[in-house]
Amino acid sequence: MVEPVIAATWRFGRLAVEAGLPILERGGTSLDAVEVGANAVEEDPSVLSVGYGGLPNAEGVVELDAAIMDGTSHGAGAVGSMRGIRRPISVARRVMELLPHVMLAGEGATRFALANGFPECDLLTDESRRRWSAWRETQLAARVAHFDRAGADSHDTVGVLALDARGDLAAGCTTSGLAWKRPGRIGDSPIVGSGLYADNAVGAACATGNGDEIMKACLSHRAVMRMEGGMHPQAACEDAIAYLLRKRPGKVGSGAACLAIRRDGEVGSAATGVGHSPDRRWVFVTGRSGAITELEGVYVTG
Ligand code: SD4
Repeated sequence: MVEPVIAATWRFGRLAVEAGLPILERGGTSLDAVEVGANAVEEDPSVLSVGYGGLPNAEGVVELDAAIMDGTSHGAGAVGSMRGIRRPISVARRVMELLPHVMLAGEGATRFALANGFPECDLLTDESRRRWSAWRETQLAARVAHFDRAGADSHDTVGVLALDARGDLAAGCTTSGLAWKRPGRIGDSPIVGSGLYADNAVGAACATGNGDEIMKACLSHRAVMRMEGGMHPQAACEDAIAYLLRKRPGKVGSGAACLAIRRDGEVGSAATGVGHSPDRRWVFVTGRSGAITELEGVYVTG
């Protein structure tokens, strides 16, 4: 038996940890802890970058990306640019369990969700509609600026990693992506190896930040492979961020961050130094032995 651990990105990751930790402590699976933890953030309208209440695309329509990966089977499921469904990570899990495919996108994803009993819903809230109208009026954000939005608690992807008492790992990622993005744009979050990766023999990792850059470095896969090579998860995350900065010098703009758990429960994290203003720190939340802790990660500058 292993001591279960759950970790999630950003301050609002606490919602995921609070929902997922009791599942692990009751002897539940890491997959359930990741899904239920991510659902808690997806359902919270005050989180303006995930699920219901997430900020919409440039045309005012919410499009969600999500994925889940099961370390035991090395299976994965994902949805990209999906409209009208509140719990995209649960749809991703159904894709993994029911289909021979990994990812469904757009209308096909929504149709699959509806056919599997997920209710259709308007994902816009008064607040997200108001923010979109304000953005559209000014059109100041010609360049998308997810990380730069005001409000320390209201942005970014929730990545959730869990290790259960059996020693099984799972990873999940769910987001509304970049605010005011081009319709149809899919980020790193639902892409295996980029937004998330889980290998039961090694560990699991997830990423958040500028997905169009994270994807080019397969950030989560890199961190897990570094752990496979013997690195501590902290060193592995720092290595993955340094690799991205090396391959895309001057390009990460709004920044990127990586979180990892090793199969023995050790946790690590790192973020780019750029894109992080003093009120915009890279934080993540861990839960183990009944204790929930918010931590600030290490910044890598190059
Ligand atoms: C994306 N990686 O869609 C996500 C957004 C995010 O901090 O995590 N922002 O590119």
